[in-house]
Parts: sequence; C-alpha cells; structure tokens
Amino acid sequence: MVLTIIGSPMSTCTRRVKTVLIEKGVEFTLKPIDWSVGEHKTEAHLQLQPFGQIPVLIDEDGFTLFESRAITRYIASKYANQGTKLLPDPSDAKAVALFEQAASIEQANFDPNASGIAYEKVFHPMRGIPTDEKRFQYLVDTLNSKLDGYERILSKQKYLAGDELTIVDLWHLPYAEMSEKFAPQVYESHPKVNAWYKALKERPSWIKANEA
Ligand SMILES: N[C@@H](CCC(=O)N[C@@H](CS)C(=O)NCC(=O)O)C(=O)O
Repeated sequence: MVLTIIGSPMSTCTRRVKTVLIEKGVEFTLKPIDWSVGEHKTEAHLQLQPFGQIPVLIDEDGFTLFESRAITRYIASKYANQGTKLLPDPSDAKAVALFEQAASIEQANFDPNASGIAYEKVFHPMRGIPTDEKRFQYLVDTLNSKLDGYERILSKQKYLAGDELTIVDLWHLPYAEMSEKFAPQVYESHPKVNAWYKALKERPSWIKANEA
C-alpha cells in the first residue's frame, strides 16, 4: 500500500503537495475528486476534510491529514532521511525559528495577494462571478510592495529561510505561477525574486507535479 492523496491534478494545493512528495522521492497515489458531482462536499469527504476541500492525505496506516502546508511538513519530517532535505534540523533552534519566520512570511505577505489575483482572474470567472478590477489592481499593488520585502531578504540569502531550500520556497509555486500570468511585471521588476522564482519553477519536481 502507498500513501494516497485525495486531490485533483489541476488544483493548486494538490500540486503543492505533489511537488514535495516528488522532492522527497515518496511513492503516492493521487485519488482524483469528482468536482462534477460535488464529491468534495459529500458527507464522506467532509469526514476527512471538514471544510469540503482538497487535498487530503491518507497515509499507509490510515492516518489522515488536510491543509496542504501541514501535509508537506508531515511528509518532509516523516521522510527526513530521503530526497531533498526541505526542513531545518529540529535541534537547531535558530534554524527552526528562521524557518517559522519564512513560513509566516509566505502566509501573511504572499499568499493572500497572489491567491487573491488567481481568484479574481480565474476562479471567480469560472464560477460566473465577474472580476473586480479595482480589487485586482489593489492585490497587484500590494503583492508588488510585499515583493520589495522579498527582494531585501533574497539579496542577502538564497532562499526564504536561509541558504537552504525548504518547503516554504516550494509553497509559493502554485500561486506564483498563477499571479505571474496576470501580473508579470511584479516579478520582472524584482530581480532577486525573479531569479529565485525562476529556479524554483525549473525544478524537475514542479515540472513533474504539473503532469496530469
Ligand atoms: N488551505 C487549504 C486550501 C484548500 C483549497 O482551497 N482547496 C481548493 C482546491 S485548490 C478547494 O478544495 N476548493 C473547493 C472549495 O473550497 O470548495 C490547503 O492549503 O489545503
């Protein structure tokens, strides 16, 4: 039996998890959710993910976990001794603190703006909700100013938590890809951010995670 991910090949959060599984060299099965029949809102799925979302991890021993970032932390920690390292040494208090700082940066400064852009330009129109152009512009401007902070950080170090790649860098990929499509200038105008993001999106794990 291998680890199972309930998700969807197109889903941003599923691709976040797949990228980390591939980096760690962990075998997994993707069990696709059937959106067309609203399978993610069925009682059976709500038992696994109380908010009716994907992805959900079901480990070989039946342990289940949701929230893509928590899933990647679990995978990187459980398989600490294989594949790319991706987490600081738990006994190094300063490295762990810098990792947590980076995790907060992604959640507080990047994700709300980059995912907001994706919602305004892709997910809302898909559901028949017109793009709010004022809000879109606000999100682009905010992301742009947040990337000024990223630029300062990445001028001093290679990755967001230091000079080693961690899961936090990889967490950015799905919404960096989507926001870049609609606001490429915010990346292009930040050379350090642009180089960091370019190197991340060229990783074989991300390329493979995007194959259906
Ligand atoms: N914070 C959650 C977000 C999960 C999420 O938004 N999943 C989307 C797919 S990428 C979903 O299931 N959307 C359907 C819905 O919210 O009804 C995570 O990181 O796992």
